[in-house]
Amino acid sequence: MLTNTISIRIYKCVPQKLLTWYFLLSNHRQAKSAMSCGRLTETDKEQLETWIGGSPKKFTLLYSFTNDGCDVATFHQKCNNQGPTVTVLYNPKGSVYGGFASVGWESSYTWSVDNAAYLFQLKFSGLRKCNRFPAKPGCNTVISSPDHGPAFGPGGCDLNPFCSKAPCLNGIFKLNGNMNTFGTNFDTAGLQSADINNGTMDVTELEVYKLAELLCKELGCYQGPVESAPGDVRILLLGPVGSGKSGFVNTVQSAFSERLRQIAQVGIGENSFTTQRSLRNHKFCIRGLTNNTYKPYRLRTRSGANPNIRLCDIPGVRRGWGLDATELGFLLDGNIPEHYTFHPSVHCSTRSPGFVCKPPRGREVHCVALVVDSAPDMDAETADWLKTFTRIVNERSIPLAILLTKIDLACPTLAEDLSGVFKSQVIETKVNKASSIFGVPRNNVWPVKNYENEACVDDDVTILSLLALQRLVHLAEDYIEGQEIGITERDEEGNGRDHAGEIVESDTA
Ligand SMILES: Nc1nc2c(ncn2[C@@H]2O[C@H](COP(=O)(O)OP(=O)(O)O)[C@@H](O)[C@H]2O)c(=O)[nH]1
Ligand SMILES: [Mg+2]
Repeated sequence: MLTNTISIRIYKCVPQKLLTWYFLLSNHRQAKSAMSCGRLTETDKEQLETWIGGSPKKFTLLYSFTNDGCDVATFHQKCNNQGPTVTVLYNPKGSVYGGFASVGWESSYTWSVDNAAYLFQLKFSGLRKCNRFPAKPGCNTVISSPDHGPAFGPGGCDLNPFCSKAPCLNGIFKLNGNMNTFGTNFDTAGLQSADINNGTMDVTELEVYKLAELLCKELGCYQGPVESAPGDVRILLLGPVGSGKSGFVNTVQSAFSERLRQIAQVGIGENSFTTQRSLRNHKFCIRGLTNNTYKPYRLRTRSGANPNIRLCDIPGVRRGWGLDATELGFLLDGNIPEHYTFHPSVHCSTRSPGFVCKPPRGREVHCVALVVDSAPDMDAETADWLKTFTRIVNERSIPLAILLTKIDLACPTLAEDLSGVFKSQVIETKVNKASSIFGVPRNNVWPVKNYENEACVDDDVTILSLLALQRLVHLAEDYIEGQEIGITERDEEGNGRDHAGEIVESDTA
């Protein structure tokens, strides 16, 4: 399993933020299995998430009175350096309230001007009452101290639950903290502490949750770039036969489904394009020969939602045979209809059945992932040949990324334990090499491991595939936004030029 003990000696191409997610997610898994879920309801979590903003969060219970007792030392042992947290108090009168800190807790004496921090109430006297009390600008809002539990606001404290042990008597913890200066560092809109805690510091429970970004949840509800034309981002998987394109589709779909999925046919190996002989009597659409087909897979989450992401799987390319440069251009521009079946020797043209002369906006490809088997060293001939394809992508300024597949074969220790991926010299060398061969920045080269002989989903495989997918989606977004700006600028200049896909001419519809 990936653990937070992964060395930070990581090659530079991995953005720190993604690593943070990587750690947070792995920590989350450990914590989740070790601890109970806490009392915070899903509705409460959604409310807190909305107040925090940004992408969906995973709540992991780090510390609670009922699990760990009311003890400052235990609080710090469990909650220090955990990043953003939310502290929730439940009192015997049926009130629920607390505070969010975006900075992590520490045992040092640290006062932080955490402008994102806020206090909140979710219930008062048993009735739902949702209020967020934001930080006042420039105020010290989050107070870390080895002598206090989670404390918000200095001095008397806006919310300072406890600074010593409190025993539990008949299910009640009599806290020695206070809310004496409630409203000093947070804007409480005139409310007094008694309007929040019924005038008592008694609680039945106090919980501290860690909040982690959830890649799966975030990507699973992806709606497309805001402010631009709604619709899918289209990511084309381009690469040699057998490099792992279809495997990647299945791996990502498995991550969303939380079980192994095989929506794309894998393992045809040698003949991603079916043999000449089997095609002899067919022209373009060969029923049943699905591996020759252009398939823009729509992903689906476990809950049945469809993120607006299309992973476009195409037949593998082979030197002198199969998809040619013109066909790739058509694919990129959106001229090739979905589920079009390619023919290895009769190439697609503007006269081909279903050819889309004027593709509607959004049908073009927004990002290309060059899928490369990382196991063998790429020979110069193959590299040159693949470069002819990447040139067509570059001519259109479509972002290009590289997925380095089969890292388990490239580096056998990774087959046992994927956690070493970001410190593997072997993988680092492969990343550097792929980056320099294809002129792709190293932070656009992603090592991945596709499901191949596994019997069930694996968190480590999931994380690598989702990190890669996220990068592809971001590149696609940037491209779409750039296009939108270009179109707007052209419109403003009165040129009114159509986008690239619409200038393809054809004499057949
Ligand atoms: N060990 C291992 N095998 C893989 C990986 N990705 C793909 N494969 C295997 O490589 C073969 C070709 O994969 P496939 O996805 O069909 O390649 P495609 O032609 O590019 O679509 C299949 O037998 C896969 O099981 C990987 O990451 N690790
Ligand atoms: Mg395939």
